[in-house]
Amino acid sequence: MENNLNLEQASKHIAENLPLTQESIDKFRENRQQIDTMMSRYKCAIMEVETKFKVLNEQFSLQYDRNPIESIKSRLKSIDSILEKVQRKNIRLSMEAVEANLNDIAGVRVICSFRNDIYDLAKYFLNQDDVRLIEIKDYIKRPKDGGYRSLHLIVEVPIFLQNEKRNMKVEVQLRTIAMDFWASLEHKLRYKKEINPDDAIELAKDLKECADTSMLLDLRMEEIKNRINHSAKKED
Ligand code: 0O2
Repeated sequence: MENNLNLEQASKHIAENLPLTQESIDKFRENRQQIDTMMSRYKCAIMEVETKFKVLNEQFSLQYDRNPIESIKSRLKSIDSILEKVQRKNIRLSMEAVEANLNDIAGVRVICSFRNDIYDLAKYFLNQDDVRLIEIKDYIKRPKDGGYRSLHLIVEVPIFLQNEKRNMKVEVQLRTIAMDFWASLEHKLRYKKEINPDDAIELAKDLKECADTSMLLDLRMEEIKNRINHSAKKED
């Protein structure tokens, strides 16, 4: 996904809608060069993490004759989303505070075939000695009330620049195809603001039902895969 660096528009939008002071936004904007540098570093961190998962996928495919990763989607948080979160979380608007307090400026989403693949990949990824785990949120074992499921890892990985090494935070979300299908649709619907409150209750209920159905689908597909493996072993 593309980084939205339309800072002018974003600042205007934020200033009109949120009580950040104009002074703090102007100061932030003056640091345009620093913002570009910061975003470019997060972009490098995304590349590092993507490569790690691609390498694991390659190794798995040699070992087990199948790819555990269906796809990888990465995104840099847009400047307006950063400013919105800074405002919502009451974070000081400085480069240092933003880097220290926002964990998801760089995001990598790894879409897997099966639930077990998620935990295997997470284990091998976290075992690497240059990956430091900061936080783990297991929304698969404990789904959110609305039905959202995914494994979230907040990690720090080093990037090597011309004259320095920097540790950068990345949010990794690991999900199955079914979890991703549900989350992507739910995300789209959630951002449709014109939904009336009565419909919203009904829709939330239906979405929760769909989340439960998608969980059952994941379990059944995993069970079928295990049966196929078991049966193939008997043939050997
Ligand atoms: P986007 O556009 O995907 O980046 P944090 O604010 O990150 O410190 P938070 O918000 O509790 O703490 O983090 P959490 O719950 O781990 O969620 C972060 C991200 O997970 C979200 O990022 C979504 O990508 C995803 N997510 C979490 N809950 C839901 C949900 O109920 N539905 C869907 N579709 N996605 C969810 P952003 O910044 O909201 O959005």
